[in-house]
Amino acid sequence: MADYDLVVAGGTVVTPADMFQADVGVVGEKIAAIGLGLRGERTLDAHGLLVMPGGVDSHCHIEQLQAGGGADEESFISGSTSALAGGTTSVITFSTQFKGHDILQPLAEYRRRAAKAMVDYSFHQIITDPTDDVIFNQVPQVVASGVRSLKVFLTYDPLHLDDRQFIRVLAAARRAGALVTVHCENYEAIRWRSAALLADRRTAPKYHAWSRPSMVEREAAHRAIALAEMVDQPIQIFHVSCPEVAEEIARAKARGLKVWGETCPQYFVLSENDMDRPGFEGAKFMCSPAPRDAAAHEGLWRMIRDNVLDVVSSDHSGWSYETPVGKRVHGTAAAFNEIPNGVPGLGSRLPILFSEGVSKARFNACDFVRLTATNPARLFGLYPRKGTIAPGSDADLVLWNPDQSVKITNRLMQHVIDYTPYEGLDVVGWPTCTIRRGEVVMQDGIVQAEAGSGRFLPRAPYDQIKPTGNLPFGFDASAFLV
Ligand code: DUC
Ligand code: ZN
Ligand code: ZN
Repeated sequence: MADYDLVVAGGTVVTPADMFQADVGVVGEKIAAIGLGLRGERTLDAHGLLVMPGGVDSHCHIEQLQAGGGADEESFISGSTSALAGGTTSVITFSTQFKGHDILQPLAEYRRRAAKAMVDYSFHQIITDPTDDVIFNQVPQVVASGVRSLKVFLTYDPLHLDDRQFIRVLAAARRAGALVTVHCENYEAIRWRSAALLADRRTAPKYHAWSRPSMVEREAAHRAIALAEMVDQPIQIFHVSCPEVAEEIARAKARGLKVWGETCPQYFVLSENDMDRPGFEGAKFMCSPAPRDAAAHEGLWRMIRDNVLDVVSSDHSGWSYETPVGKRVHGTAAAFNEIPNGVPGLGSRLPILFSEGVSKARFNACDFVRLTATNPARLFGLYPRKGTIAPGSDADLVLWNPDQSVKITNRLMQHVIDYTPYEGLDVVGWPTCTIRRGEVVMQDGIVQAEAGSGRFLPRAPYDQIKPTGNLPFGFDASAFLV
């Protein structure tokens, strides 16, 4: 008689703390046991493979609605396919507010669209227009519905918030018990530099990097941290591109603040030189903040090793290269500030980080799990349901061949976007099987999952994001609805 529905047998189980030989027994959708000699109705042979928690990608843009109508090319079905092919089983994507609109109706629309997903999912609610009604009435409702993180932009027309608006969002999050995630770049500095570049007819994609050098990001991160400290509200700084920004986070952590840092594979393997490729090709590598240089890559690895950066997400934001709706929506002669920002990365996040991190001995497989699954789950209130291998956790697993050499191609990514910025990159280590809540949903690159089999993940209050209680003069200004 079998004790388990499924046993993953003979692999090396990797948790954020340990690596050991064991079988994993699954009953229904949950991990039921970790041990030796487990017997299942079905057995998957994992000898020679790592058995890791399914990836949690806490920052990706899927089917995001556009201000002018329509949505991102990457749908919840194609995005799920790419995620599962790459070993990711849960995502946190975005619900956008457009200025002049509320946040309840768009969230309902995203919930409707995401019902087709094959990965489990949650949302960050973007706030672009913090009116009294949004701040005092709607944010509490959104958070109570389980969407326990807000995202703000300190740059980008028409998304950016000024300091007063940002402070109001921080205070609303403190009252409601939500985390605030922040896109840190200085709006006016970028506008000023962009105007000068355009006046000098420097319009090619490479000038995207020139328009937003690292101090533009560092200044905004410093300001975001100071304002979050004033409100006593935990924040996560998204897509840290360089060590100068991570240093701001290190100083905040050293002062005991709840400030966390996220980075993405593009900031380790792409550089400003990629945006200088011939013709319009550089557009493929444009994202914000901009990829930097080799010294920044090395600095970021150091910040990962020193636990200053906590999360590696994809910031998947796909714009096809050849189609008229993607990167060339304004033509191939468009100036850098008219080209949509973002690079696809849902399917490549784990293979690139494993290869560059574990295979190149920058850190070990436990660190890899911590950065790509455990920390995102912990910091966004999904742990221990997601992000680890333990009895009672969801049976989200990825079986990983640490020795398999693969050359990345767009076909392998299985997303709808017609290119990957990592075309031709050699990686060592590749996912061979993905299991989502006990169901094998990818085997040897073939994704088989029913549309709509992903689940919404409501996020209850959790300890990590409780304020510290340290307030300037002991005065809690956020208690007042101003
Ligand atoms: N930057 C973002 O902030 N979001 C999506 C794409 C990008 O490059
Ligand atoms: Zn951003
Ligand atoms: Zn983003």
